Amino acid sequence: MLRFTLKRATLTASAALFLSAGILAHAETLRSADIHPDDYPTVLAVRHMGELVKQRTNGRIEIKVYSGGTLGREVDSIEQVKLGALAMTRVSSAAMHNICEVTRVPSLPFLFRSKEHLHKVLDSDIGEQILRSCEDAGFIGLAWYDSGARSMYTRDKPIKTVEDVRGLKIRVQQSDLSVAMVEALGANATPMAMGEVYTALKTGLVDAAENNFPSYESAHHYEVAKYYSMTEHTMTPEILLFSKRQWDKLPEADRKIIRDAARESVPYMRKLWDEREGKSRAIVEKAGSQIIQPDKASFQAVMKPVYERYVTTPEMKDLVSRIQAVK
Ligand code: GTR
Repeated sequence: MLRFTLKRATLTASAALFLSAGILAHAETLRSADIHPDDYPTVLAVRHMGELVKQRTNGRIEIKVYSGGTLGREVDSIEQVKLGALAMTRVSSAAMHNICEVTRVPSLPFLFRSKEHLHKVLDSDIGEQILRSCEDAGFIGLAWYDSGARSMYTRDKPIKTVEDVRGLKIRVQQSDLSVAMVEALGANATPMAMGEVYTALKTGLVDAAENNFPSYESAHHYEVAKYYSMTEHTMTPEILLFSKRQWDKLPEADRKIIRDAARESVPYMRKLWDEREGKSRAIVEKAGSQIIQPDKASFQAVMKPVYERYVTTPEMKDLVSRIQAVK
């Protein structure tokens, strides 16, 4: 069922003008989903984008962000966007790995040397190519957002080297690549939605999980897994997706406004992200989390099979070598 909210405006002279200019004549609210809470950088960035869109369409198009997972898990919102029942969703690009395989590339372990390297790549034609790769599957990739680096955290004992990971049950994102990374470390992967991780850690269903500081903090995982080991094994970015079904119905002028506003929300998001990483780290440290600097080289050393198994097509191979060549 289409749950696309249309508020028909009265047919005034200005609406008639819009019609003749080939743009939408009615007011419209685009719904966007996010599993993160209201104050999280991804949510604030899409709200900011919405303000730009509203200004530039003189209030004709608004974006309403449904935060905190009120529209379901990431897999659910992706499905809704594909069907055209939901206009937008902000998800981790890991949630797209099994849908459009090229999105696996920026999640490959230890691919990026630094945040600057990641930004250069995502802001280049390489980033564009990966964003566009989901179009055939029904998704318009509007923008990449930051998500820092993901590190492992445990309930019972700190991880110092790859040896400490062997045999642990580790929650991973719902992606074959994420499973493979954990298996390469000699651990057992348990894929599950983010909303289930707190309880899984608390009850001991899993021994460990992995995420960036803001998610570790905002989802309260630090309360149940206090050893945060800076493995920084992947820098999976966030992706902002628009429903191709809804996109195809939009006039070109409105598409441009939406695309430009999404791009312009990126520097805003990056600033919020940097601030939030620091704040979240301070919160978890104050609450008693131990931050461990592990032997990262021991993790990197076992990741070769992941590249062999998941960088399968000539396009993906080419992307990896172009990314590695970016200075
Ligand atoms: C977070 C990401 C979420 C979600 C989560 C997870 O870093 O922002 O979209 O994918 O990780 O681990 O499931």
